[in-house]
Amino acid sequence: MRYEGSTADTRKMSDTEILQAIAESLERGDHERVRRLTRQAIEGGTPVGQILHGALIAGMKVASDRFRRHEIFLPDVLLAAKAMYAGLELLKPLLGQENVSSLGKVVLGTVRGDLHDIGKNLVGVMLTGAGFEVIDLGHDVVSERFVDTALAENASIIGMSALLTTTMPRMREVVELLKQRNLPGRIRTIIGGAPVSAEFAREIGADAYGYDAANAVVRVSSLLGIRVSG
Ligand code: B1M
Repeated sequence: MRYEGSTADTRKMSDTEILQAIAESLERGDHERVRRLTRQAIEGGTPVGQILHGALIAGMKVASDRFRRHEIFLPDVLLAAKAMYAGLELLKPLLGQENVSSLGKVVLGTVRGDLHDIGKNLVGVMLTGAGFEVIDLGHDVVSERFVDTALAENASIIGMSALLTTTMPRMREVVELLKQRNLPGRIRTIIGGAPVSAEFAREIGADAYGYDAANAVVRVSSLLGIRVSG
């Protein structure tokens, strides 16, 4: 069942219908409807995790997959991202509330020279939602800053994202910096992003590779010896 217009919003929708309507609006880049429906879902008591996974991440994944298949174009992806942020803004404070104590500190960022931050932001949101404290350095992060911040904040994990093959080498740079400062073991690394692979992680000596945001949570948890399902 598809929801094409706002008239559908005025009647009572089930949890499943509202999640589907958010995902479809996100795919279309309708940020206002995503914001409105996300608010409606929160007020209706739909669990925040379900809205995040079942609507926002699901919708963004469809948009990314369609872009990969050349069915939509870059402006469409950017509109979808804008719509995702409209929903995320409403969820972020609630995700923080659900987990009071931190499971561990993660310094997160997109590596130097790389401005892609949609996936990195999703990773940050999901780690926060899972109970980790995330220090988000943003994008275009100089390698030394990852290490200096992790030391200053006493973080146990550095998470790096790269979307360009030309910026992947910056990840190796950070791993090497940790080695030079005798920090492997004390500060662990996880890497991810579309061109990155488990093989590349092994090659550069990173401790983990996350293939998506949910997997990043599983991998970070396992690096810290925390049991999670998924
Ligand atoms: Co750019 N771009 N882009 N772009 N862009 C790609 C990556 C590209 C594949 C498009 C293409 O040509 N088909 C291509 C890279 C080619 C390559 O290197 N082989 C590319 C290019 C070339 C460029 C420019 C050079 C274009 C130009 O100017 N000529 C330029 C570079 C700018 C720069 O960074 N210096 C550029 C610019 C941009 C925009 C600014 C316009 C915009 C970014 C906006 C933003 O992020 N704020 C943009 C976008 C949107 C894309 C595409 C279309 C979408 C990326 C995205 O957000 N996907 C992308 C094509 C594509 O991937 N299909 C493309 C959705 C996101 C949810 O997925 O980021 O993969 P992703 O994250 C996933 C997983 O990878 C994983 O979890 C996430 C959620 O599941 N993950 C991690 C990510 N980080 C992780 C970290 C972890 C664990 C998991 O642990 C820490």
